[in-house]
Amino acid sequence: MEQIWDQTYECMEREELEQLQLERLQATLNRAYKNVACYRNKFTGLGIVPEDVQSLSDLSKLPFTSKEDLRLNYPYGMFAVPLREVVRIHSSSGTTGKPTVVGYTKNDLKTWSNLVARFMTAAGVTHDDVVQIAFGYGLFTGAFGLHYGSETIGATVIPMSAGNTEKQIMIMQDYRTTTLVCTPTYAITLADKMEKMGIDPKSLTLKVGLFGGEPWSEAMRREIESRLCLSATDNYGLSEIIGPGVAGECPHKCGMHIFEDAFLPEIIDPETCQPLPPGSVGELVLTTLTKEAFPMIRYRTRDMTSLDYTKCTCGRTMVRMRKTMGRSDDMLIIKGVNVFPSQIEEVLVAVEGCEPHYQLVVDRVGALDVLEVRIEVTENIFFDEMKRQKAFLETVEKRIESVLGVGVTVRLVEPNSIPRQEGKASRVIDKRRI
Ligand code: DLL
Repeated sequence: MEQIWDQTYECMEREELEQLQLERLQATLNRAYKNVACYRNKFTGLGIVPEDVQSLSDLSKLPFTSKEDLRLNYPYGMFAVPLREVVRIHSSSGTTGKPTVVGYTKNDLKTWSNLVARFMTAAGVTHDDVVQIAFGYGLFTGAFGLHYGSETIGATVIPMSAGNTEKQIMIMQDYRTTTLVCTPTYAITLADKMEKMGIDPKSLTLKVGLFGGEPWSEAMRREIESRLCLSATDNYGLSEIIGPGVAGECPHKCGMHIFEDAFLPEIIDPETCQPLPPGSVGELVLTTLTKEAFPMIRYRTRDMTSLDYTKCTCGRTMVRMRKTMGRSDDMLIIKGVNVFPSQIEEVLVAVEGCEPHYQLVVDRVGALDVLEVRIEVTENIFFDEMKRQKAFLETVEKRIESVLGVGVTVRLVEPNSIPRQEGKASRVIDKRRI
């Protein structure tokens, strides 16, 4: 029999689940309406009050919430409790402008730890495991989320944080780590390093990998599994909703179970914003059902996926989301950092002589993401002298780097060589095999 952390909720019959969701939704709407001006104003604008929601299908009457709303209400405007009740702050991994600030009450932390314990258990982690956390500890929700989840299970936590790859491997050997927690990209970096150090992964005690925070493919899963000799599982989440703990895979690896007693998922058409029927591919929209400090109503995740309501052999009744298939906006995740092409554009247009014709080429060299920014040569930025050209490119690189927080290479290309498009520009070429 497979381990299930919370039989009552994870295996609830749909009818009972929907009743619970409706009750929790109504409570959330009331709290948000009463305590968060942004929600109250949006509801008023549409001429609705929380009491208008009498069934789950009424959800579609409610306004959406977007990252822009969070920015406009920076830092604490979306909090539904006074700051004195908030015991933890986190923030999204975007590094520029106003980041997204999220808060947790004591109860929220308990809820979060339990949700993480659920997907860790589903992946096969037990209290006998030694969990090495190689996410960066800090404002990013990854490390703390998995840390508290592991402790809730009763596993032994090694809070390694990110980086220092050789030391990660040494600790893995000496402390007999059984469970690895990091981004899928970093798992490959670890495998590369081990190979260089001549360490046979079979000599380690790794059993399970919990990878998330960025998209990755089945091919990458196979590579990680064979190179690290563990079972590689996927888990999904986002700071605005709670962090990791929104969804995770069971041993059957046929989609990530969304914990529907805590989050209400919808799939919408990102263009028309209309809900799509079950099974369709569209943008995932999530409503939190239990959060106190930071309730989110119909939050547009921008992640494209589909939902599978058929029964899973693991016994969990919770719906499964497919691995994400890109985003409905143009956000890129480079080395774990959220990057928007518009941020680069802002830097470029501020550079004298630069025209807004640019292209971003993302690739993966070894396990590292690399970003090349191509700009067209114009009369103003054509320099006969190589030295001057080099200095110019370096200045632009530094400016972009200081805004994004990740390094880039800027390359000059022939005038008019970047395709002009009508309508939406597609400025990104993503060559990564994900
Ligand atoms: O990345 C939370 C997290 C940490 C999840 C650790 C899992 C493990 P943010 O920094 O707010 O939060 O970034 C959220 O990352 O909207 C997705 O686009 C992407 N993402 C997260 N997990 C996955 C995944 C954390 N398993 C954004 N597959 C989300 C694909 C993912 N994309």
